Amino acid sequence: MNRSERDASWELPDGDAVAPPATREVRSEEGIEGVPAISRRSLLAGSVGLTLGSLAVSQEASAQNAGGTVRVAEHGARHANRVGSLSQRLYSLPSVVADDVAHDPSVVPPSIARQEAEIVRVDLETVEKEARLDERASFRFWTFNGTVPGPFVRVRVGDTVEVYLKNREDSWLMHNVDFHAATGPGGGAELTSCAPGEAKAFRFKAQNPGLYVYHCAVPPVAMHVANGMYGMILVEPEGGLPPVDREFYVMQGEIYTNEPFGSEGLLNEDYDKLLNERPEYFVLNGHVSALTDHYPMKANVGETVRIFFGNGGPNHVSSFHVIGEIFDRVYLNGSVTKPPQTDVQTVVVPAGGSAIVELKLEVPGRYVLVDHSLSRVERGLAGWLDVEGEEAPDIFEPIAS
Ligand SMILES: [Cu+2]
Repeated sequence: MNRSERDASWELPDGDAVAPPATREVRSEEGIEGVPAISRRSLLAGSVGLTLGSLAVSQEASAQNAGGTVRVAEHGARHANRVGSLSQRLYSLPSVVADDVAHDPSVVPPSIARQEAEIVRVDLETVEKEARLDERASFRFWTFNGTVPGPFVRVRVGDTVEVYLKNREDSWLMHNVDFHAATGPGGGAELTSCAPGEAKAFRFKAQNPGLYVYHCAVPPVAMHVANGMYGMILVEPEGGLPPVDREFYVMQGEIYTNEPFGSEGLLNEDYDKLLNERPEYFVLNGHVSALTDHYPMKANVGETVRIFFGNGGPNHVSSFHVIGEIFDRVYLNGSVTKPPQTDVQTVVVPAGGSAIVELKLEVPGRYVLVDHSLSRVERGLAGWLDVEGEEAPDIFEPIAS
């Protein structure tokens, strides 16, 4: 695909256009008048700054600084192919992967006790940042409030939700937000479309209870979503959901990198793989091992836990399953106005959809959250639910041989 075919999707605020990063051809800020802070210097600094081949790179950088078009291009392909080289080892330096977008799944706002509808203000800031993809690689994520998924929003049916969206000054791209919980064109996407440095707001009435996805909807939408711009809002029904002991917030996503799964260094997004729906990575809460090494979920025998599970996609349906457990209750598709299904092993969650699952924990040990399209485990998707407490031999025990 050539540039002109894509330009319409990548309009800058002044009407000028640049090719998306996937084409790996961009213009310097000096080359486009009036474009706010689309710095290619920082892009170069973020990736090539660590290579030993900095001579060639700094020549590229100076060409860019002179105001021309520059190919930041091959920096990804270049380091991906240098298996075992010194530069490869340099890419493993902690500074490459220091920042972390993973959302702690145990951070969920409390349930809503009030009986009256209110106005609820939601502040979202769109933040683009290079952060950990796995222990060896980083990726330039696009986020709401710096985390993937974005913040969990909790309101009550009948509430008026006032969404204030700000796109940070140092962003390269426009962003906005489409709330699936809103009734109105684009779910607010057009009303909140912000160039870097801009801020906009809109309000909607949360008329339908349920668990809903929100996401950025700036074209190419699939790219904004894949890069991390999704989250969820729970619209509680009147009287709220039944109380449980613990709640968790988990979302599945796909990451399309130019380099194969497991590569080292700063990996580049890949537009062709995105269009072909061929992600290299499948993740829970932002990156590989976010819900294993970083934020394993913890609970105790005897407790009932609720998982608000969403699928950011942008493309693949999830077959959500917890190895070793059975969902006692499932609010299919995040719908809370009908009684939940009971005794479910695996729940289908479409891209841009959700489910609420509840499990009573009876046997201690480690339970693993997966998409039962299990090849995705090999591409990074897994989470741990660690349960402590007394053994329950009447339910589960070995037979002595
Ligand atoms: Cu966006």
